[in-house]
Amino acid sequence: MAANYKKDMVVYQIYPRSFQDSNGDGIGDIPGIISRLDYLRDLGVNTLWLSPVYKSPDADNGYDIADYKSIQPAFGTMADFDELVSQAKQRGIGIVMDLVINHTSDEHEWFQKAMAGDPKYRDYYIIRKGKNGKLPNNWGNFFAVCPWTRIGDTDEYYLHLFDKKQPDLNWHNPAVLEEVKDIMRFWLDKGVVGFRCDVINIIYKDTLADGKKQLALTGIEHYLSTQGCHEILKTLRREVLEPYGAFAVGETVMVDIPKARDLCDESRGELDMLFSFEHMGCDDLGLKWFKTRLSPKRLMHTLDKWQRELHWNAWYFENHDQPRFVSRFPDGEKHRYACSTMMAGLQMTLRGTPYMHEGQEIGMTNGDFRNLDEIQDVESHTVWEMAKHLGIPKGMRWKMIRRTSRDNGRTPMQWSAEENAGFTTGKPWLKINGNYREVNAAREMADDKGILAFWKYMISLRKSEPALMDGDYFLAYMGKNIYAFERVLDGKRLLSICNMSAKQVKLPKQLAQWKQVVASNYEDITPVMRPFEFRLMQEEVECGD
Ligand code: TEU
Ligand code: CA
Repeated sequence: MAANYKKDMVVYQIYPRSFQDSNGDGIGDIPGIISRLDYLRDLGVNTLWLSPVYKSPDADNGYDIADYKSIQPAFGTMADFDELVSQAKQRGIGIVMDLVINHTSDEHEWFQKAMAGDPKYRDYYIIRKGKNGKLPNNWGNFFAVCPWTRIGDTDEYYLHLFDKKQPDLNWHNPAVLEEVKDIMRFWLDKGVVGFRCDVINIIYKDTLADGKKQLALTGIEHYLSTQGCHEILKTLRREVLEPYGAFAVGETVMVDIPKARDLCDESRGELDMLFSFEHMGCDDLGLKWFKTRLSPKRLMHTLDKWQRELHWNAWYFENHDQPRFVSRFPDGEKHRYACSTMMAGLQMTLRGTPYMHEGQEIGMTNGDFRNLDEIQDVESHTVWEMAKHLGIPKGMRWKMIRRTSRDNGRTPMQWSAEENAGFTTGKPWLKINGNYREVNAAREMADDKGILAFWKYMISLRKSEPALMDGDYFLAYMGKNIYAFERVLDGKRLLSICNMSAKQVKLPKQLAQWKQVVASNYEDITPVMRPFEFRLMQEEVECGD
């Protein structure tokens, strides 16, 4: 089975609530996205991944779907969606849908029927009796809450690995698979080019037996990348994706390289590529909520390992679940231009498909929230409660949430210096970062030496240079702060050098013989790599005989 993606794909993630509001209700919407398609075309991206736009009570901002075949009214209508697909297509842009099939909303008709006692739909979910007055098992939960919720005053519980409004589907039931095939075909018939598959490697639970006790996610060994999951992916690929030539990127939590290979080796016909998480943990202390200083060394080691050992990956540094990278690097915000553009350079020169998140191209930073009331993210609130329970003092709790909250990557897109950053004329659903007067797209568009201009240049290089799209990867140098690698194809050699710190570092000797500059985020080339300097070099081509 061949790959269903093109090597020149550059993906841009839209978080619809936060992208562009068109009617002043403070919530981004599909007509808003349509109005920005020219901006996206000019940026150079050719694929848009939309975070969920389906009907949802928004317990988890759309990742709790109440109807897979209709559009969230706040986002617009199905006609708006069709218009988006067609307008995007006219600009050479394909639409990717978010497929959330580990769970539905508790307000989905299936769950409602299950709760009303309909045996057919009860079997769509994972419902068990408690054990001697206790929970059915000892599992943990991704949002640090109890994964079992009791059904009324019965002795039965339903399983949810996320919020209690996100009941997990029972993938042992073939009817669930049939429903999902049908849903996927519905969207493929509308012309979408593929799916981003939410937490896809945890959908199939082997057993509901107790798990080995661990700090978080006890029980995960019973559902992480199970054989049942591989079978489902193969079926969906063969029966649904393949006939449409559609592609699938998996969001796969806790994958290591062997697991990643099993999920996306071309010969196996499952996923085309996946989002791994290891590189996102370069400032973690065991758990993602407990952070330490980001270590460039840890970051580059992880990148290098994945570049060498996996043939193709989905490369991202930000998304709607992650803080902004400029805010993660020590002193990154202080060097916002250099840091954002270095990340553009890095992302567009790594081997694999780049996925950028809205706002990255203008160097947006973490939200400037002042207290928990300004945070909407369900996970931030549950983790706050968990931390309180552990006796962590309030000040520390707030520091922790401020740094890790998923809302950091969800603040409304900063379009201009006008009121509400040009995002809305109403009251924004989430606090707009106060730095919008300096950090905004209008300002960037007027600056041919700005962050946006650099992203555009790197994206265009990425799409036109075969060595960047298809070349082999070789590590050239790894220091404390400098990461350099080559991309090589048919004798063409490119060298990407990143200073991943705010420090001045002497250019290592072995990199000094590369003289020809293809891209750089500083005006000149010196023997010193300045804070967050990025250089893309080309080997001097010998001319003549
Ligand atoms: O995220 C899954 C996931 O494991 C994490 O990245 C998640 O953000 C959480 O922090 C775990 O602690 C996906 C979606 O991207 C996320 O927005 C959803 O909330 C989640 O699945 C449930 O659908
Ligand atoms: Ca709106």
